[in-house]
Amino acid sequence: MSFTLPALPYAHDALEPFIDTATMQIHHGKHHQAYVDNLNKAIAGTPNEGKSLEDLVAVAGSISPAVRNNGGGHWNHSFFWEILAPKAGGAPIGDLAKAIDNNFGSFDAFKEKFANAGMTRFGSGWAWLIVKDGKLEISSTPNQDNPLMDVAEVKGQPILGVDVWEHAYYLKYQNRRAEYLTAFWNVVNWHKVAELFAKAK
Ligand code: MN3
Repeated sequence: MSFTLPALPYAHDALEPFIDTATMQIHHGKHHQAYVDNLNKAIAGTPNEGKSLEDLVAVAGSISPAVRNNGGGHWNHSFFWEILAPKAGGAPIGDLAKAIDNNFGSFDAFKEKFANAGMTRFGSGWAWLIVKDGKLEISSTPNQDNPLMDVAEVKGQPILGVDVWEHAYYLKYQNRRAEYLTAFWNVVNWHKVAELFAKAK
């Protein structure tokens, strides 16, 4: 049983103008597809074949770099497409909004801290909002690592994440990562994030 590329839950142009069509086509169709293909190659004929993606990611520190990088890449991107949506953005409501206020002071303070995690991740990686011991935390990971990995500096259940690899924004924003991170708030699917929060608590 090999891994397959999940379909995007919306059209490639659905996140315009915040995330452009060409970026979505290449990011999903080429980059994510490559993580899936290389993961399948790396596990073929090994004891890792047949294991779930979650099980592989959980033991990232003791599997081959190819499985760690491509398994992380597959998990991270599958997650990322789900927490984005067209005609989204705005602010969270309900329990999640309360938890954000309690943990970070305000929604604006949270957004600033989250964007800062993305800005200060040197090179390629991800910024995350996670649930750790029932509380919200912001963290970041290098490369295709994520907070579910045993090797993560800060471990927890991701409920929001942003890809800060240049391939996620370079066609439209070139070197302007900060602009991309500002635009990102317009396409966050807070309904999905709230659903993940309720499950993770
Ligand atoms: Mn990416």
